[in-house]
Amino acid sequence: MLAPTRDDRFSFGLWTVGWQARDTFGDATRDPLDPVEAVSRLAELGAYGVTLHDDDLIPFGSDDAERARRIKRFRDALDATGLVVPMVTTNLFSHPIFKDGAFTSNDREVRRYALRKVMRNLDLAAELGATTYVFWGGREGSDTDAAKDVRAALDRFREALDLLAQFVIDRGYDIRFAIEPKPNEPRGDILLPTVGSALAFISTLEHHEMVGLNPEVGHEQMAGMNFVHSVSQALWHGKLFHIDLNGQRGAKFDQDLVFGHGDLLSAFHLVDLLENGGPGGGPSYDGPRHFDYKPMRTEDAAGVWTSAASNMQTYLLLKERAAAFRADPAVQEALRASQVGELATPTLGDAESYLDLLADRSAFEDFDLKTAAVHGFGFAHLDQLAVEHVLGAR
Ligand code: GLT
Ligand code: MN
Ligand code: MN
Repeated sequence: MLAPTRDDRFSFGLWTVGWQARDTFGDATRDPLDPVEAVSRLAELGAYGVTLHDDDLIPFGSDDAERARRIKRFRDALDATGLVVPMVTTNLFSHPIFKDGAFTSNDREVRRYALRKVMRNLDLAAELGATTYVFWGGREGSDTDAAKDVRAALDRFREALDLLAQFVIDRGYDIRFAIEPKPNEPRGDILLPTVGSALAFISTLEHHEMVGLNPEVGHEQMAGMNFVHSVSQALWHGKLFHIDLNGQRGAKFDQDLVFGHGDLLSAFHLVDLLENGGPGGGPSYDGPRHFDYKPMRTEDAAGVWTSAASNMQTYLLLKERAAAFRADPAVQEALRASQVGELATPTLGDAESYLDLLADRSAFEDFDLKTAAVHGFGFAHLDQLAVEHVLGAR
């Protein structure tokens, strides 16, 4: 067993280990978990951070005294364990008022209430030392195209994020925003369904430099996307502010499995990307490795902590496998044979222009089409080497 340490920067949402396993078809199978117990158990297991929605810590509707009492207990637990709160978010989806969304509800009063709820919680996030604030728009969407003006909804979404960014700037908080895309569930269709759509939206924001992404493994995979590609593009834009790690088996309901317990090869390549920069090498991601999973409904309290530990264990095993993959001379030779590194070389030379390219007969008129057409890249061999490393066979 590999023992996780604080340096691994593993974090968990209070709502993950605290999930009581109530689903669409069945009641809770587990008792509520005291956030203070969550903090001490996560610290014991080797996590460095815990994250939360406002309502995970302070039940909706609590009065000020109750709110202060719960925050104090939580703060004391953090101080006692040394656990940090790297990220905070808002519950804008559970209460019935949010049934048609929060920032994009057709009901203007609900939108104003949602903004107040977020501003209040941003103050708490700053107090707890969080530097990332996540926006998952679970209810921002529709179940019928007849009932939502999507262009107006995007205007309202932008209005909300512009206002909240200004609030953070004016208060001098060291907080950045991270949008979490998801294609559907609980709404039939959710706004900003994928990393790509969120990236395009961010570019329209007034304070776009302080807004990035919190991509989740399962959410991209629900949309049939390649998560490694999505994260690579987020990195390429400088927008990987946070990440939700979990597992998903194909396009179905959001499973929130333990990390690696879905598409294991994709998880391997993801860890290789985060830790080693993937095939390109170089610096990649140094933020929290945040697990957003749900312990299976079949598990009792012991199963909850077993599954929490499994997330970290699987990540560390894949990190070890990815390091072995990169260090293997056979892999390095295969990478060379596959010309993987050659892609980093610009297509034109330093001082070369398109006029020079037009004048270069070897690039076109004399190009040996036949040789290039029959030449194999050897990707099958490289792929098998990756599989053998994942299986621990090399
Ligand atoms: C909710 C959702 C997650 C989000 C959380 C943040 S809440 O559990 O399924 O993917 O990350 O709001
Ligand atoms: Mn999910
Ligand atoms: Mn998530």
